[in-house]
Amino acid sequence: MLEVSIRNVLEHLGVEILDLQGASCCPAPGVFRAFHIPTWLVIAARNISIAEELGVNPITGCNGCYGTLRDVWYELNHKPELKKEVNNELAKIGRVYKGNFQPKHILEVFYLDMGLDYIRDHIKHNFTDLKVGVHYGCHILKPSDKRPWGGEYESPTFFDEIVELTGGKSIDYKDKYMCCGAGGGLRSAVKEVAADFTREELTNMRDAGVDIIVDCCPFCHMQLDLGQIEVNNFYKDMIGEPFNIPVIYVTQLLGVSFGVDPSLLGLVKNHKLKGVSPFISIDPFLSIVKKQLI
Ligand code: 9S8
Ligand code: COM
Repeated sequence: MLEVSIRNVLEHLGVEILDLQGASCCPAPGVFRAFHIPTWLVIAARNISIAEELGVNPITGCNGCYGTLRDVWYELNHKPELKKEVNNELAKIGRVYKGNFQPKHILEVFYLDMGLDYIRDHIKHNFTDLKVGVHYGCHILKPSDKRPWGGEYESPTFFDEIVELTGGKSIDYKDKYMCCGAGGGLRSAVKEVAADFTREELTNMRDAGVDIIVDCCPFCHMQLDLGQIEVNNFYKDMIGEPFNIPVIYVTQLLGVSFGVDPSLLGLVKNHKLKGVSPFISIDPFLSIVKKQLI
């Protein structure tokens, strides 16, 4: 659902997408890096080298992939010895890592490469009344010295600015930059604790009166979407009303504002697939789109 929206929105913005044939898991920073750094470095360098071979920057729509690819790129460019060791490993499979192509998150492409004016030129329809809870997630922001955003690290606004191009209003809520709860292996290890983070964030967003949540990471997306069902279950005595806030990925929001057909953005109503997003109905969002945009 998210990938099709990324592909169609990037193409709408004039980007030619080349697939990285044979790419593997990034590998996940909160998992691989925590267990074995050399393995993490070599696998990530291999992935980046596939993009290098094509002569392009590796671009991702996932904070976790971004965290790994950018941090490894940064490490290897700052530590020539380490880069040599990694290349010794890659040589065994006939690959070489150079480090000339910086990995980027799609928000970085939007905000820093294309710029807000370029994106604004593609906006066809504006929301007139949409309150958005913007969720950044961790790896897009931290570690801040290895991120490209500059300026105010503790309360950045680049994502809010992108969201507000659509006419939606980014609503301030308590602890907006907190973890969704899923990352760092927490969701896999102790689902109840992960859901407790999510409960806190959802409560803060609901108190602030958001209509929808917008995120920029598939893992956050799953945790905030499927996680609502888990929170409604695990913490029903604490939360009052069950949560049912639609969770929308950034390119799904931009796409409808560009006038792209929702079905080309993975905004599918009532699909019959099991275990596939959206877990929380997106009908309220689709009604807003119909009422305000079309
Ligand atoms: S927050 Fe904390 S580690 Fe992360 S980026 Fe996406 S999943 Fe949610
Ligand atoms: C989160 C990735 S997007 S990880 O769980 O921290 O590795």
